[in-house]
Order: sequence, then C-alpha cells, then structure tokens
Amino acid sequence: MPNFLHRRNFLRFTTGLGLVVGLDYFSPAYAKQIKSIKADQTQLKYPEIIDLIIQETGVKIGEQNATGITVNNSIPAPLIRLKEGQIAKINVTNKLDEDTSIHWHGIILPVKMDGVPGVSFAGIKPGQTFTYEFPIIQSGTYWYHGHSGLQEQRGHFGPIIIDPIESDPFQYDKDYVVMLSDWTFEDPYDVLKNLKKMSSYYNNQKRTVENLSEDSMWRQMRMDPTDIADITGATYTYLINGLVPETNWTAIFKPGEKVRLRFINGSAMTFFDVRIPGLKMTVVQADGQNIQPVIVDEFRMGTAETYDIIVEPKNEQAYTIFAETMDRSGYARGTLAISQGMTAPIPKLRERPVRSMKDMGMNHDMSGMNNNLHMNHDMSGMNSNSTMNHDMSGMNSNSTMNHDMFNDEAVPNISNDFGVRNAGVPMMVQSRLNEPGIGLENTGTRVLVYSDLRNIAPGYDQRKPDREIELHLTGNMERYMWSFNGKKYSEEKEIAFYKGERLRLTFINQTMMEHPIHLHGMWMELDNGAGQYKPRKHTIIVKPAEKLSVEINVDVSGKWPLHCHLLYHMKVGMFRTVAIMDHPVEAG
Ligand SMILES: [Cu+2]
Repeated sequence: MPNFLHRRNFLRFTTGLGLVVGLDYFSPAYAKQIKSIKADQTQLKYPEIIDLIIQETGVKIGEQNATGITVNNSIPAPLIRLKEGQIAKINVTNKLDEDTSIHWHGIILPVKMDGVPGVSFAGIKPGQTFTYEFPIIQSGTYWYHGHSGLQEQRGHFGPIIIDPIESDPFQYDKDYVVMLSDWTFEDPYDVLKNLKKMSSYYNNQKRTVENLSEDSMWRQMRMDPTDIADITGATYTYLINGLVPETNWTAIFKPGEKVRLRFINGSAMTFFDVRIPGLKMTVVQADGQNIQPVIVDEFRMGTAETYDIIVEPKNEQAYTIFAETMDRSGYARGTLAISQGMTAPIPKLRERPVRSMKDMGMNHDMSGMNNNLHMNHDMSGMNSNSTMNHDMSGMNSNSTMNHDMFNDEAVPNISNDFGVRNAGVPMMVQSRLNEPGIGLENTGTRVLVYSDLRNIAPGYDQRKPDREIELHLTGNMERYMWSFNGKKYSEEKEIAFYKGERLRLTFINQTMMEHPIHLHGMWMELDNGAGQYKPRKHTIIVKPAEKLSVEINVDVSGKWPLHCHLLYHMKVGMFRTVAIMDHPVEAG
C-alpha cells in the first residue's frame, strides 16, 4: 500500500467504488469515484489474471465503524472489467475463517465455474485459493457476489463490466457504475432470527385498520397490508457505491454530454425505485442485454437486476440520483453534477403504499363475498375447479390453455393447497407485466414496466416451447417460510429440465410479496408480448398474484440454482436445483 494511504484513510477511501482490478490496482477510491470509467476500449488493457482476496475488514459506513466482508479491502468489491471474447481467469483467496464463494451473476459459463457451494463446486475453504476460468461470450453490465451463508449482506458483492466486441448501439461520453445496496450494523443471522420470531420485526409502519372485515381478511391471509418489505430502513442504511446518502457519491458531467449510468441492485433484500428529477432517462440495457431504448422518468429494480440508462443533462447544475426503497422507509442518494461538492434538492419520501385486493388476487367486484368462506387460510375447499367457477362466473378458464402467446387475462388460481408453507392463496392470478408495481401506479409520470422491454434483435431461437412447467412461489409471511410449491429446498431439491429442449417455465406467485427470481446458467426470455423480441433476463420480479412465463433454451449441462434473490427468502428455502437430464425415451 502506498504510504500516503495509511490504514485508516485507506479504509475510508475504499468504501467508494474504487478499485478496478488489474487496471489501476493501487489507485485509491476517492480518485476513482469522480472519474468516468469511459475509456477507449482499444486502449484498455484487460488483465489476464485477476486476484481477489476475501476477508473481514474494518470499514466505515458513513461515520460508523463496522466490520464487513470485503474483496480486496473494498465494499463494494472492485470493478471487474473484461472484454467479450477473452478468457477470464480469476484467483479467489479466502482469508475468512469460514467457507466462501463467488457467483458471477448473469454470466453464461461452464457449470463448475458458477460458484455455488453444494451445487456447482465445494466452496472455497479458509486459506484456499480457487481459480475460476471461463470464456466470456457476452457483454454488458453484471455483478458478482458471495453465495455462501449470508455473506452478501455483509458487503461481499461487486460490479462487472464486459465490453462488447462490437460497440453498443448507443452513444455516450461518460460512464459510471451505480451500485445500490443495503447495509445493516446488525449481524445478518440476528436479522434472520428476528424475522423468524416476528415477521413484522422491521415493519415500523403497521397501520391501524379501520375496516374490520377487511382486517380479518388480511389476518386470514397471514399478511398485513403494509408488508411491503421484510427488512426496512429500521435497520438498513442504503448505499450507492458503498456510500451513505450524506456522503453523496457524485458523478461529473459537462452540459450536453451523454452519461451512461450502470445501475446494479446489489442489495440483499431491497427493491429500489430510481429517478433523477429533472432528467428523462433512456433505458438501453436490462440485465446486461441491449434493448430497444425506452424513455422513462422512473424505474423499479428488484434485487439483482441491472439497468443501464443514458441521461443528457443540459444545464450547469446538479441533479439528484434518487433510489427510494419500495416501502418508502429510506433511500440511497447520489448526485450528477458539473463539479464535486454540488447538491440538488432531495425529494421527500413518498407515502408508503399498502397492499390491495389485486395483490390478494381479488378484483374489486369480488369484495362483497363472504370472507370466511373464501379466505380461510387452509383453503381446503379450493382445489375443486367447479367451486371456483361457480363463484366467479365471469372468468375464462380456457385462457390458461393458450400457451402460444402472451395473454393477460385473469385466470382462476385453481392450483393446489400447499399446506402450512402457503398461507394465503390468491383467488385469481393474472399477468401484471404492464403494471409498474406497488406504489408506482399513480405517479403521473412515465414508469418503466416489463412489457416495455424489447430485445434489440429477434431471439436466436424462435422454436415454440416443447413443454411447460409451472412453479408456484409460496410463503407464509407470519412464520417466515418461503418456498416453491410449498416445499423448501431441504424437502425437495430438484427440478428437471431436459437437455436440448425449449422450455416454457411459468411462475405463479401465491404470496403477497414480490420475488425476484433468478436462474443461473441460462437466459430466461420473458414472454411479455414482445413476440420475437422477448427480453433476456437473469432475474425477474414476479408480483403478488401474478402469473408470468419465460422461455428457456436448455443448452447447458449440469445443475443450476433457481431461486428467489431476496437473500433471506433463499436462505429459508425458496431455492431449487435445476438438474439438466437427458430427454426421457418415449415408450414404444
Ligand atoms: Cu422471495
């Protein structure tokens, strides 16, 4: 370490997004923080070998001292910059006293390099160095993080940029990573314990319900209408590039320049709503994939999603980069400005949203029905299709059978009773891809919706799916149980995909929370009405009482995780291993 950076300063400086491995290894973060990473890619030297060291380090989060899990002494971990077509070779040394790992989120790679202990490899033991080596066959904005225990919550995550061989189909002058995260000074295992004891532990916003019959309905759903986030600003500090709102991470522009901002939601549990008051944002990438540009005022990011946007500030002024949490309990904040030290007004937190009948899978015209009959939480009478149709005469159950095209009609949720692990079963499920999501319905501004996303080019495989699998997202908020099909990972490990098939995977969210579902190793092409231009995603938000489908080319081998990317949901069991099997031989 250069001696002008004695330890204390070094720690402080490295809490900004600073170190670019292999490029300017020793350049301190405060210098990097204000520099655009836009570079002439023909001049950039991409490192052949990258060395990462994972250890516990003292860090400063705002003014407070803490201990985090750092990579090369930094939270977030250093930016890894690679070039499409190269071989990535990354030595990861574990200096913790427990096992660790790195998963390369959204990167298509050989299964042994995917970095999930117990699924793809054995993990990295204390003192051990593991070398990841894989060809880079894509470009865009991604990220990496620990996949061991709850290490990710303690700082074990960082950004990845892969520069394309052929330049991106949009222009920009400045380029910045904006990595969002949530930090707690509590031990993450205590956080989990608290949630298990009382799911509303971090929900200081419980409302007083005026309407008794509605209240009893919520209780039967084992939900409270203010359950928007399990973990809130009550314990979380929200960070941009490792910095608290007061530190005000700042990106510099000259008026008239096009600024690319690579937003990465590296949080453990937080959905962010992002806007830059005074500027229109042109969304050009989603999950690292170029899309047909969409101009918006605001967009929502589920945990683990990425969006690249271009803004073109014209005035000599400052603009606030405002990432408000979905539950409105806090925000991360940075600034776009013509020089360091400038600030712009910080918007007020908006009113906290409450869950609606639609989130419960009920339409308004069904509000008169007898709660006790229909909302009983064990729903033992619900399996019968005829009961449902009798009560909800207006519904068209045939629409469930149409697999060929996107369709957004509500369908009765005739699926199963998944037992205690599934507390409230929505009456109906429907597509919600054209909804911006809870709290963003009536902003009066243009908010990105999933049905806006259209891949820049037609998908490489236009085969119709051979087969459809349904996966139910299930939960019991009151008991903090989260699962698929009512079974947690320890009870049911695997789902089979068949090698070579084109699969339609349909998610049905039986819970009243949004879940960002992540599939490793394969793209999910979201069936959002874009026809041949389905966007490719690695992480997809499934809204309460939503039914949505993705198509997957099963062109890999091995075993790959499929899980909710809310860290604590994954931890308690909302996780499966996808096992790639040979196609069963047809009898006869
Ligand atoms: Cu979840």
